[in-house]
Amino acid sequence: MPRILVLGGTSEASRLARALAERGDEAVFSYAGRTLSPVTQPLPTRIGGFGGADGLAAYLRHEKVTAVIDATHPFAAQMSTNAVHACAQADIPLAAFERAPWQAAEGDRWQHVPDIEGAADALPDGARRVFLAIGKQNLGAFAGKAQHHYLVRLVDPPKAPLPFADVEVVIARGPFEADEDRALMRKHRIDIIVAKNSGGTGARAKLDAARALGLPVVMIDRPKVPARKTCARLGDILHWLDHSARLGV
Ligand code: 3Y8
Ligand code: NAP
Repeated sequence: MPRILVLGGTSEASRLARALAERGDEAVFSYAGRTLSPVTQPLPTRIGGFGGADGLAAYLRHEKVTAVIDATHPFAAQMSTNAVHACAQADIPLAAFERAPWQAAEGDRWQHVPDIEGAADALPDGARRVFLAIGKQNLGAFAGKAQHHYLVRLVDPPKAPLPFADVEVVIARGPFEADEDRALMRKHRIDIIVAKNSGGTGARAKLDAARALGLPVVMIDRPKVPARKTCARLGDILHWLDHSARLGV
């Protein structure tokens, strides 16, 4: 009987958890513990780090895990890197369940930047009203650009003051809707949006709203992660699980 570890925290991970629960697979769902009350999953769930790649390898051996599915967010590069190293160490099959990056389409005004710092550098010198829809962990990169007004969207109320003099916070957990994001951006008179190229559907509402409003988007490209087997469709990841993972490939 396979014992599957799902590294979660995304819509894909939740869809996979439902599929595994319906099939009766023996699986554990894992959150980092970044949010106060994560969505409940239909699988036994653990919350918190493993203690680096070595800690994850020890967990895999101790829990007799037979396959790992990394369904974390494309920007969770440290977790994904640790998973590649830990599974190699413990000789356990690993596959990533990851959605494709967004591609700009007709009417999009995107400027691609390589990373968070590049996004801060890309903001114009003149004061703007900036929608920072990138969560909480990377806001510090924008602290030096104090001439702007920031609209920041977070999952939970910030524990400490944000590094901005002129900021407004919206507390909301996605997935978001385009018409609501359009209303939000109009209400706050947003000039420019900063987004991570997360892909998927849960975070793309702001891009559809930006296109409708003719607003520019600073699009942060994904960080690099080591090569690993990757599937973008639920059917493919289940097929991998039922065939390759069983054979240990
Ligand atoms: C803790 C679990 C599900 C998963 C839902 C998806 C969609 C809604 C959209 C915006 C962008 C952002 C952020 C976002 C979205 C989904 C998905 C997604 C973006 C939860 C969740 C956890 C997290 C962690 C959180 C980060 C933050 C990023 C907010 C749960 C709700 C900006 C990414 O406060 C913090 O420290 C938040 C940290 C990592 C990025 C950051 O750097 O701050 N996600 N998000 C997971 C864990 O502990 O392991 O609370 O239920 C999950 C979801 N967030 O099951 O339906 O699939 O992407 N999450 C981004 O894409 O830019 C919001 O505002 O427009
Ligand atoms: P990260 O920077 O890649 O990981 C930092 C550390 O957090 C990891 O080394 C690991 O700690 C722990 N960790 C991360 N994901 C974990 C998981 N699913 N289960 C157990 N431990 C985990 O990760 P992150 O960007 O902070 O993302 C954290 C979580 O939020 C992930 O589940 C991710 O899917 C979700 N998320 C992130 C984003 C984003 O924009 N980054 C967006 C949506 C959802 P140890 O080294 O101690 O093992």
